[in-house]
Amino acid sequence: MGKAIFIRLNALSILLLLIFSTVSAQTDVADQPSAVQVKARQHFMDMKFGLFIHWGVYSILGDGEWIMHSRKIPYTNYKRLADFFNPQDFNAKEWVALAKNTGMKYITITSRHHDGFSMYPSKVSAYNIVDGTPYKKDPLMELAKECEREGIELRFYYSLLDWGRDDYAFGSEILDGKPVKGDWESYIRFMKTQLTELITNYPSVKGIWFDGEWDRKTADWHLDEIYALIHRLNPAIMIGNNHHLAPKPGEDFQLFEKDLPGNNSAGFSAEAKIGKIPLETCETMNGSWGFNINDRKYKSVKELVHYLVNAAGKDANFLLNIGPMPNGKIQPEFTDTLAKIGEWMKLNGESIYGTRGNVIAPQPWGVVTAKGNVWYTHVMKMPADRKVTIPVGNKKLKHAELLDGNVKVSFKQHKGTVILFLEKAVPDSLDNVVKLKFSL
Ligand code: FHN
Repeated sequence: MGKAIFIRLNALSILLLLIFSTVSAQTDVADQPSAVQVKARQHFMDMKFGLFIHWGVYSILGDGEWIMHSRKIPYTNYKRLADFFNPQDFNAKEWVALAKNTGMKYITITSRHHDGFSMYPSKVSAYNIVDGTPYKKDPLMELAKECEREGIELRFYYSLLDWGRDDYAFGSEILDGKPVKGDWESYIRFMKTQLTELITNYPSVKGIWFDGEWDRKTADWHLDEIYALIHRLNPAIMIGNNHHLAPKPGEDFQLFEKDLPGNNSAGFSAEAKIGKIPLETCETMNGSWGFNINDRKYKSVKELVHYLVNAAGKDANFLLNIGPMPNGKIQPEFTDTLAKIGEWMKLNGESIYGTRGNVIAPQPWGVVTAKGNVWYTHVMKMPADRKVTIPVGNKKLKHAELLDGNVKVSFKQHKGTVILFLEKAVPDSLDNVVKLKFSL
């Protein structure tokens, strides 16, 4: 074998080895989470219900967070919004109390959305709430402190997509994994610095929620480096990415937008094959993420409770969104509905928190959540004859009762099913929860 060929073959085998070791290292990260990650993921699944907050300078225009893009506002003009973003009525105590009273266990808030405005003092972007607005204060720090005091987890949404930065060069063609215009390496470096700021300056943060990867499907986002950086800074931080695909190595939870896992009603989830990590679905209270003054398509308490219950039935957390107003207040239509959901959670939280789903397939009457040998049968659509048939296999039912009021429910067990007789249930209740205790 000639010397040149030998050197080429050797170089090729080193390259193959490098590729192989990277792939297997990534697989390891995905398949073998550390003990810290396992604990964080279990805790996340136990929490079940969180508050999503989309807030930024766009709230001033009252037409959602995409307004710069949809109204084709030039970036230089849009940036002026920061000059009058002054949310004097923002009160972290009120926001955290709202989440807590609704029965939510965590908050995920936009630290930076697609418009590139940072909701915290970033050393690498003066276009931020402290350095670029008359407000000059850091709401994320106030939230972090209040969340810690109240035992609510804090997580940050972070947009990968940026409409304004020159190095991102929005709209540029992608060739060989990079935009032809702009400076991709500089943009990746910028994001790494911001993420480092977010994780080190707010040490209680427990999750990073990425969004916008879909803007550049063929770009090399350096996610392996970004994810490794986050987990190196804090191994307990959970990483999720709203890329609408199957989970990628290094991700700790899978996100679904406006859809229950397995559905594709909103059109985002066609390629979102369900993975083996915890699941979360997010939804709006009307039709908008950011504050929209003209959106009156409010979902009812019943719709939202059913969303939460159906998500739990499919083993997914529910992240329910609000878009606060530019003064920092939350509109009464939202707070009223959330208060009613909170009342329902006070009575029925036992059937949601700490449960696991996918116990049986969804049934025409509703879904089941479970904690070990206790099942919670959520009857959201009462059959006319008030009889509910549940496939239970060879499990032996010992006792059944309505969770609301501990009223005993009579039942019959027959050929792998249990039939519940629900004469005492309230047929038009949001959800008749029947607690079933099986023998061990
Ligand atoms: O473009 C964003 C949108 O503004 C919002 O943040 C939602 C939340 O899931 N995600 C993106 C659309 O997929």
